[in-house]
Amino acid sequence: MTIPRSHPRYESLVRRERLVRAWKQGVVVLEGLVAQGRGEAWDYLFGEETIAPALVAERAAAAHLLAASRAVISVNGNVAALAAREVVQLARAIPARIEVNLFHRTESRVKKIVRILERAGARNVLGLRPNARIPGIESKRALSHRDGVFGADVVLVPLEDGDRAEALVRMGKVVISVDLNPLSRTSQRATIPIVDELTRAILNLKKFSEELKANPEEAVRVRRAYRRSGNLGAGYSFVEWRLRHLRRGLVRREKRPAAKKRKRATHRAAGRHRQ
Ligand code: PTJ
Repeated sequence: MTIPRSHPRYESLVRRERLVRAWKQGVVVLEGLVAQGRGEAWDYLFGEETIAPALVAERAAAAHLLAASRAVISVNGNVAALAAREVVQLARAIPARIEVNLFHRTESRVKKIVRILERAGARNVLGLRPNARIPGIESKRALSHRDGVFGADVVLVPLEDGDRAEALVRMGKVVISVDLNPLSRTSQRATIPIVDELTRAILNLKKFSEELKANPEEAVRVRRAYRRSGNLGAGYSFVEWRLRHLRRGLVRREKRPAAKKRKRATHRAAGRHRQ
């Protein structure tokens, strides 16, 4: 299906199409499509735009990635399908290593995702021969590389599950998540939760990384100024404001006929008065 560019939800529909295509190729799992649907619902609430608190978190995250000794970006099926090129560009800008790490891990999926990343320009992608386990995780997501997520001091984990985010924080790492759901366990547990759509977030991270690289003093200030709870709280306030705004719109629409009636009555009365 070709989606017309003029469609108000063009970007979102293109992302959905891309994921379905990747699912047919065995890159994305069925659960990945369900996750996308959940993400879309939140994004709809945010107006399908990056909200101000997310921009603040993205800037802080970029500053932390730049300050890392060993920055690593974790890539799963959805991330590869939606933003392979952008992830590779971000990894270059920092610089960071990339590790393919899957919740629903199979060798064939890892290979496919490594190939997608290499085609997007990545070199030395980790993931095929894990040599460490993240403590406290039962699933195959525990499998990791000493040079990758396991040994990193700062990890970017887009579309993560709560268990691993929690385990990585327990290991003392700075965990940067990207998840549109501000209530998810991942957003609750990450050191810097970014509540934004993945492709927008990765592009912003790259932009902020380049900007802060040129201004190290500002990068230090941004790292110090970031407050996790204040930032998440600002996100919740945005949701409250948006719902109130929508409700007011409804009330106004309901009131309009009554107002019209009142206007007509006034008009009639004015007419009578003139007679
Ligand atoms: O490729 P695999 O095997 O590693 O599996 C990947 C999935 C995504 C299936 C797996 O990590 C998973 O089940 O994740 P969850 O627990 O469903 O969490 C995904 C979260 O990402 C949800 O809270 C969604 O709201 C959010 N999400 C979905 N799409 C996007 C998103 N957040 C940002 N941008 C998106 N495009």
